[in-house]
Amino acid sequence: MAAVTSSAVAIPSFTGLKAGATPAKVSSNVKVAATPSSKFSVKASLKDVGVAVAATAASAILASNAMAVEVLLGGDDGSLAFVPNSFSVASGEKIVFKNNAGFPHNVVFDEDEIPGGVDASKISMPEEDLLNAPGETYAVTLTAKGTYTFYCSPHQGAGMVGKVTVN
Ligand SMILES: [Cu+2]
Repeated sequence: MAAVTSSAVAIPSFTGLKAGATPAKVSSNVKVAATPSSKFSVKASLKDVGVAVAATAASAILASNAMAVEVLLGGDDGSLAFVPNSFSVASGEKIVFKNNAGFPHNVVFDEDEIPGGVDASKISMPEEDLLNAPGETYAVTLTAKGTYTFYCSPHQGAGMVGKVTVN
């Protein structure tokens, strides 16, 4: 009975926190305001931000494991782009790049546009490696704070580049 009681208390307070969180109050961990992609904002507010806000409010320990940002490789409209192509994550937050359309794609960080001391080869896919199948993913976790630029090597010339800020 004790467990039932405590979860019955926790769930409403969770819901209350989520419902009460306006975009302006979302912590620096989950900033999405700078993204030019409205598609990401909607998606993030429904999924990632909701989870992140709830997790952050509930427990800092939970938050470090619960947060992940998903970035689509290729737009639903067939565009050769990362969706979103500009976003922020918390240090240590997992970023999952997922094949969506127009593949093959890959994810390569630009060694000249990442924080000093970070080894681009350790966070990138090899240039010649490609994600060929729908839904295939590449996950990376960045810990050094700063701005990182990445690209898809087959489509870099077509503008398939992105930027992530680690806070
Ligand atoms: Cu690509």
